[in-house]
Amino acid sequence: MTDLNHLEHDLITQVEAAGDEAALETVRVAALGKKGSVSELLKTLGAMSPEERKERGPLINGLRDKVQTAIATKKETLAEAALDVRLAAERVDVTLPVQEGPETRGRIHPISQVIEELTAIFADMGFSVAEGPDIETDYLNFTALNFPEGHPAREMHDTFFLAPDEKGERKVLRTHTSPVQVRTMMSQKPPIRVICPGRTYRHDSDQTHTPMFHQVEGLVIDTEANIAHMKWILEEFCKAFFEVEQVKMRFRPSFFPFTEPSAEVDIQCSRKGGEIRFGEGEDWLEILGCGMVHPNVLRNCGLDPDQYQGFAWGMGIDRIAMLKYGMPDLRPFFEADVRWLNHYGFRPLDIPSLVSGLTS
Ligand code: 2NL
Repeated sequence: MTDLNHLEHDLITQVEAAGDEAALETVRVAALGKKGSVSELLKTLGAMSPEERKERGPLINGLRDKVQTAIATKKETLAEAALDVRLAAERVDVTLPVQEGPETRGRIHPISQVIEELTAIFADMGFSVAEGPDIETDYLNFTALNFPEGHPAREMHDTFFLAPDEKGERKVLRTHTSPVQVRTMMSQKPPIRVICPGRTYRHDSDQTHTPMFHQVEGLVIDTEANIAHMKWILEEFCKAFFEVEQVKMRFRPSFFPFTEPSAEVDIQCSRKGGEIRFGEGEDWLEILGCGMVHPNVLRNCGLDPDQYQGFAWGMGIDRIAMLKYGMPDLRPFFEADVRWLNHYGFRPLDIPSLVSGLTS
């Protein structure tokens, strides 16, 4: 046997003997790698005389081709064998329950849920949603809303003030979402119908108050928008939100700097054994404040009070969420405890709508 025949026999035997892909790779590197036996032979071609090269060239190249083919074939055989082993060992049990993905495992926070519910209800009555920044100017948070200078609500114990800027202006963390309605009146022409849900901040912390909480306010401005419209809208909202057919409401005279007249609104409820039900019983529960927008506020927002009038209301989202879903304590709302969220949270794919139901 020639040297080449010898080498070929050797290499093919090694290829055949390789038990797995790693062993085959070792054989490949030893033959065809940079310093492999076949590669070294190929390098000798350069130094040969033309006649010698004519004779040896096809033999050496032929050897390389045979080894390459053998390796490729063996590789395929090994891959098939490996797949057969897996197919024999692994079984798919189609009777096992479906693994839950994040879209079904996750939970929607009750506050987000309630905001979605409010939005669905008011959208049905033609309202759009407006948003604004959490950090506001003193003017938009207070002055435009007819708070007199030195009004107690501006004091340090209620409001978080930011450090004064170069001009000495102190920005505030908005204490209500009213500045969003002010921005809306300043930038849009009536008729206006908006709700403004969002975060609000007050320097207050106990069992029923957190320094950050959520409010939703609503605003209607038109040429003849009046208290009758306001009462109808608020009643429709309460029935839809608490999912009852009828609910009595009580409007008690009150005071806000930005409305005149102003009222606080209670809804009818029953309290039995710690459980509150709405639309029945003889008890009352305060749920929101409202009123006709003060002419000074309209003027401050660039609207002529002789041409336009309207009404507004505001309520605490955290509070109505607690009432609707029977949550006794406000503090866990903001503790990000997944156990609490698993208990009180909502399924992400159950999106509130008036057609399919606010809550399924
Ligand atoms: C409450 C009471 C209220 C408003 C908010 C408002 C906004 C503008 C003009 C006039 Cl821009 N009013 N908002 C009106 C009445 C009551 O909130 O108890 N909130 C928790």
